[in-house]
Amino acid sequence: MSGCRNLVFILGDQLSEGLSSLEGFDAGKDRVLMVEVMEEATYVRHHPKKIAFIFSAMRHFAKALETKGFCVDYVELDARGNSGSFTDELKRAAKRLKPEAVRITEPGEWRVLEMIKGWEKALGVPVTVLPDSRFLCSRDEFADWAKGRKQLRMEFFYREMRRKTGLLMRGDEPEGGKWNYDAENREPPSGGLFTPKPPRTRIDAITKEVLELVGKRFADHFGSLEGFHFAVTADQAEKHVADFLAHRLKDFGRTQDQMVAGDPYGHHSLLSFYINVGLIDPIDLCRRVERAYHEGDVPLNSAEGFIRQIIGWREYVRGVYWLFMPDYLEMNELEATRDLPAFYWSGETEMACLKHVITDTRDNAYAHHIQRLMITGNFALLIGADPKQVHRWYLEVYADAFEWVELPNTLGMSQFADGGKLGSKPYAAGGAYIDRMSDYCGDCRYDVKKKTGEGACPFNALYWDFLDRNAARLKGNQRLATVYASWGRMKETQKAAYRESAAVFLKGLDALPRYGE
Ligand code: FAD
Ligand code: DLZ
Ligand code: SF4
Repeated sequence: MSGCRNLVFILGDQLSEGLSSLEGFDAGKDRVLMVEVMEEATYVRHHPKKIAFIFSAMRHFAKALETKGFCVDYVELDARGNSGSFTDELKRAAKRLKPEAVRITEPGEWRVLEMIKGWEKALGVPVTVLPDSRFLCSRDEFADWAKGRKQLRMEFFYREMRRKTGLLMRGDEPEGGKWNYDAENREPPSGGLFTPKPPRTRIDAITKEVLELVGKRFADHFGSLEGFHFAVTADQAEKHVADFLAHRLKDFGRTQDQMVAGDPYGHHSLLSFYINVGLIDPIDLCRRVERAYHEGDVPLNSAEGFIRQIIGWREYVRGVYWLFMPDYLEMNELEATRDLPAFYWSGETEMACLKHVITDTRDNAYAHHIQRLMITGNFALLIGADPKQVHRWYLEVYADAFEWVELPNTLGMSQFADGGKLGSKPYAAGGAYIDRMSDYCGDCRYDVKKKTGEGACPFNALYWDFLDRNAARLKGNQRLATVYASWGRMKETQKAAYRESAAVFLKGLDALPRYGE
């Protein structure tokens, strides 16, 4: 029996009908393969909501393709004979379908690209890996941009992307005369802020089945399945886009850095899940944001701030990932080795800020950027946590986490383990910053105003101790000149009190259980 012409292998974060591997698809000759496999669900212990989101979105995508006439071989996790890995499922499919060739769009993760390199030999048929055209900047283009630069900086890359797309440009000049309106985007919370609630997608029969499966098979992973509300189709994701544009974009910029207890979403878009798996086209989204600005519906600081996150940060971190992998994963500039405390997986800590962010994460598989950077990330940085452990935690717990985007954000931006390849300074802060940008300190057992000793906010002493401990590496950093100057002016007795308080706190921390203990 003769087989199919091309077998197009589509991964769980490639759910876009315009995918490069689907170009030229002939329903009479070609087939699509999609597989749910234990290897992907467990290489880190993903949050159950993340697994349910991906499986349900994959099943809906396969169905949508079939409705359009594509022939799809879909292997569910519980299907008889499911071998559990991409490579073995592809081998099984090749036996069934006898393809002349395999086509796949380049994966988001280096780990998977390494797997793919072995497929031609394992299958004995040509395997074509196509560029992922859903990104604005290809891997080669980024490498060209980076070549010869002493330092990579997002801001300069972002300006190139503005010029390339023409987004918020007036000829060669940026709209409003400035490239970046971040200075207007740091308003602290003022209390009683009204945030419109984001939409919730109703659970259909497919999602219900997936939730039962995930509840059964991944009950021991950190995170709650309760209250699942993610969109799982492109049409549903479009409703989330429309809702964001109509109700939250206007105040997105102004409120972007605020953290409010009981309000995990603020005016954030909650679109990263859908963009990252391919249900939303990021550039089309930016064009709609630009239009909302030109129509006078939203201010420039919100429109520019949002567009910068997508064509700036999102594209930039992907470029950094592919430029430096696999070495990037091993970087540990600050030689940090402490285990992450078990409360990262339970939320059981008396530090109210950490408790709020970790319980939000457990419940929603989501926390917004400042929560990730300035609470859980900042604490891990200050205690000197092993960056690989921190990376695994972020990759596990957020539904939008795929290594290409998560790793540079965690290891680079948040932990400074790359020594400044991605960003210019570590994001370290004491209690005063958290108190200014959140309402967490009000119900904390620690006193944010107290610097050292019993009852003092641990972030205060940890902050100075971090700077002191890492002075040899960080003191020469221009962006830290002011804080090191303050440290230099401080009385020795005060410095000793900070060191002592930090040492006592870290000793207590080390006595707490580690994950799995
Ligand atoms: P919004 O605040 O509404 O921002 C709009 C969009 O901009 C996001 O949907 C996202 O696509 C993009 N974006 C914003 N900031 C970044 C950024 N720094 N890098 C890349 N894209 C960005 N983002 C992920 O998509 N996946 C991750 O695994 C991830 N891990 C992170 C880990 C750490 C330690 C930190 C500090 C940040 C991480 N981010 C990650 C970036 C950012 O926190 C999330 O993109 C954002 O919180 C998603 O929520 P949102 O859709 O409501 O974003
Ligand atoms: C994250 C994830 C999970 C949990 N499960 C699957 C799966 O069963 N099948 C699949 O095709 N993709 C899954 N994914 C997404 C992949 O891990 C992702 O496509 C690769 O890491 C490349 O980015
Ligand atoms: Fe966090 Fe310190 Fe504020 Fe408590 S007092 S919430 S530990 S910053």
